[in-house]
Amino acid sequence: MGEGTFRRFPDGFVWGAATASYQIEGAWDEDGRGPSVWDTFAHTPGKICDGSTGDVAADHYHRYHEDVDIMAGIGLNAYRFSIAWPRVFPTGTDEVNEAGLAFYDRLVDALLEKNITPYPTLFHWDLPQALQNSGGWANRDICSQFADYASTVAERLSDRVSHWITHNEPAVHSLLGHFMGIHAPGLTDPMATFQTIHHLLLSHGLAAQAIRAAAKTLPEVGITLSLAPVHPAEDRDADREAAQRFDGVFNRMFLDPVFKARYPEDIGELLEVIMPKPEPGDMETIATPLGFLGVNYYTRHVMKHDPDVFPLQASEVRPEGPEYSGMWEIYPPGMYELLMRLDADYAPGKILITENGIPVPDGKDFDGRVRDYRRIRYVRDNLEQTHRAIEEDVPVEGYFHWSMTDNFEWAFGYTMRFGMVYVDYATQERTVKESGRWYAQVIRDNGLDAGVCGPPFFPC
Ligand code: IFM
Repeated sequence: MGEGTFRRFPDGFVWGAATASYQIEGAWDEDGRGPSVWDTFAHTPGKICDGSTGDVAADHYHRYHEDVDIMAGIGLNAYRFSIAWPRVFPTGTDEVNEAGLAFYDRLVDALLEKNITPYPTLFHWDLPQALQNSGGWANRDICSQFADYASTVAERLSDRVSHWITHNEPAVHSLLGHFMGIHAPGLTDPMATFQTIHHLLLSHGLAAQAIRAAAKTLPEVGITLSLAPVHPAEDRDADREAAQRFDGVFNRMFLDPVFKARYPEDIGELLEVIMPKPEPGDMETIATPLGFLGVNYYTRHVMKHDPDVFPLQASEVRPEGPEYSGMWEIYPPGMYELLMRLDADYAPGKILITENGIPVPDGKDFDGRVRDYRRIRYVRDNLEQTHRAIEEDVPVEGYFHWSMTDNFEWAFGYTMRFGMVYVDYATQERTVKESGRWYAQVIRDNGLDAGVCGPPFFPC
């Protein structure tokens, strides 16, 4: 290890990887699972860029044992996965599907057998289609239905599970799925978008209370938000204000309610007509105390003033110069900036990085190895920035790499590979990538050498 470049993480640091049900499980119509909005969306021609679906995905439903063995081989001490609501309640409410619940029972047992702590997320976008048919997240009834589902799962698993995440990235689900129409359920309805935001947040608070009421051991409940620094394209007022507005809708619209029991005032003034109209008590429920904040960080956003874009008058630009992945600018300093800001503005007592990763067009080399050094560099740089924040007393207690295995990347289908484990979709054979081997070493050392990410000939 290079002298003076080793970054040691605090004792007990959580080293994990994350996945989501629709992206890896497959078995879309097995053992009584009901259809979800993502089944409907992906089966609609033209919605997914390679025409694929999550019908089979990484076949994790059948291969979870093998996947848990791979996790153990890497040395993960935690695994974040999501529970498919339509496996547990095929129509969203009423009858529990025992076979669906039993799958998560078996998964949790398999993880614990290998000393891997389970971190289930209750909603990672695969809403039962039957609930969408009655208005989905735009219908307030869904809040209590989600709390009932949370309670059912907690009753079943809480003797072995104590860390819970209610929602994954409500910003992405509401904005991409209900305003831009590029994710399920494919709506382009501003009113429904803001009702969805409010109901996702309210259901988070209700679910947190329901889990605490049902749990057999003291639960730690959090929410995972997709968060990012937002920068002006140029050093001028118009762009700074555009960045402020985007920050309001993407970051503060979720952080302010959860930590301050209110929606951001500037966004309230700007979007008065479509803003949520909370009922008495809603905001207090949303701000129910959290065990931790889950942070998903991938990139920053650079915004310029754009009068043609309704209603924010802001559009995203791609500055020339920085490096880009298949999807986003690679900007590790944003991790540090974001963590410092969260600590200063919201003071969450505990933060877990619940996702961070990069798509790389990986393939197997002649010797069967997958040399994804670009991923190693990305993770190394982000961990270094995380470490900087920890040194300044930001309470980051864990890191989950996105993703454990390659998987179905929503509207990009299988064209993006985020895993530390390569999946050959024709055979479902798994291969641990170089990043997985490197991460195993990071976990063993509880830290990393900031100067190293691959063999000497590889520029990193
Ligand atoms: O694959 C997604 C995940 O489902 C949510 N966070 C971002 C990832 C990469 O786009």
